Amino acid sequence: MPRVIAISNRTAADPSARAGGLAVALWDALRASGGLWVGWTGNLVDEPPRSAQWSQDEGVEFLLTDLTRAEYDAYYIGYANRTIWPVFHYRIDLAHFDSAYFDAYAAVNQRIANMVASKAQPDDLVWVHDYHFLLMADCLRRAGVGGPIGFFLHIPFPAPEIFQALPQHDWIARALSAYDVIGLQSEHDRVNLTRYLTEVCGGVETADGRIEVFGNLIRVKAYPIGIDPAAFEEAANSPEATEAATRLGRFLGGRDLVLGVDRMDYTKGLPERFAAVGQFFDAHPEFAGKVSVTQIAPPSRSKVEEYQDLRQQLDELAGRINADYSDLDWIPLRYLARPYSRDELAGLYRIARVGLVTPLRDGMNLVAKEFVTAQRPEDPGVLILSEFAGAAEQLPSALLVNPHDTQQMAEAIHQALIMPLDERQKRWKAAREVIEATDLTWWREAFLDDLRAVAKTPAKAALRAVAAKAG
Ligand code: GDG
Repeated sequence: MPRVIAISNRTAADPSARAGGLAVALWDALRASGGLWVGWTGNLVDEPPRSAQWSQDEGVEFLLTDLTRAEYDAYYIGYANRTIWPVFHYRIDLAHFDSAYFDAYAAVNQRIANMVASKAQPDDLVWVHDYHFLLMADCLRRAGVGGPIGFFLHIPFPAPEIFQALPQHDWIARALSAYDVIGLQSEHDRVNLTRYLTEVCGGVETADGRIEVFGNLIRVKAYPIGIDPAAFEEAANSPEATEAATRLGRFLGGRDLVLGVDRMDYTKGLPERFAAVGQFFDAHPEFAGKVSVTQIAPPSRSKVEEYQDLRQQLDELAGRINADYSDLDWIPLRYLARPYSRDELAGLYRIARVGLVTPLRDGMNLVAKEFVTAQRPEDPGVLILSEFAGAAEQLPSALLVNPHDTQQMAEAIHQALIMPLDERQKRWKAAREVIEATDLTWWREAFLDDLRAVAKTPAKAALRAVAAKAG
């Protein structure tokens, strides 16, 4: 079995990061192949680090680097989170375009590529993760890595017209073409990248479904990421989950729970969701005192100005809605800006009558899958899901809404609350089956199978040999 090298901004070098989800799925693949995981330590330093930090745990090697404060500001906060993140989520209005950010981004990609090259063997499969490392394959090739390199983008790939707003879009596209496999979350994103590579870059789709562009051959494909349903169901039945559900249950006092769980991020559609809650109570006053909405929103990236603005906006909106609708013994909207453990969250999902997952854009959205998985089959709740989340392609049995249409979301809350049991069960079962069939292991193996196939593709090897000769 070829060794897998994973590259991601944060790794699971700290055992506490192996608590669930993606980290565990990657960890298992690395452990099985005696793999190597490369990324950032999470530490900041003043001077450029002289060398990478090597360690080993359960047969998995780690090669990590500190970032300088300047790199962190320009590469991580800057290009990754103030440029790529907003543009790829269709928020050009929030993007900061600064060529110094891009220079730092390219330099960090190259620095980490050089670390990888010092350890890589010709047979290794390199699997790069997410928007921090769009240039990584090109940097690895420059550093002499010749084996198969794959990339999985966890966030959306935008429509070509939006991507072209990035001043460095052409540079990025050429660098992307150095990957052998590019994985996206949804068909929608696959079509976006394919359109860009063919319509804008002059690429051609080959008979076997790959794209030939800039002298390279790439497989561009959707691999919708999943969760581990068995582990999540277990979490939902854990003592910690039961205790959290009991505590919230005391507050609810028999009222129905409508629940949202999102990192506090402007892509998650929280202001629109809060507005929809207000409109729901306006349109359906008979539910006053009978339903409670709880939104869990742990702050994230609070160093970025746009996130501070969002926090203020949500504080004001929640305050206004509660001032307008609360009564002596009832608060319509509880908004908790703090994290809870995975088990606690699972317990809360389990007792929710309605799950509100209404991002304005989302690569996939795992909360949607977790909510469905935690439900009780005999009396399942209803998922209200944004049509602009990647998960909507897989979960058409949810109540799909346009997250900009607050009126429609308000009506969906009403529809969910009055939905008969047999319809709830039918919708839940359909969603649950998809989540089972495309779990995290399926996702990982589907991607790695395609990456393994590259090593055996003569056409690819021939193209690379030609490119190498051309220098
Ligand atoms: C990116 C893409 C894609 C939330 N609050 C707490 C907490 N969470 C957990 C949830 C869920 C995860 O965080 C969030 O995942 P999402 O998929 O919803 O969104 P992003 O963080 O934006 O993730 C996304 C994902 O990558 C995977 O490819 O689906 O589209 O944007 O698991 O449960 N976990 C804990 N405490 C909290 O308070 N422990």
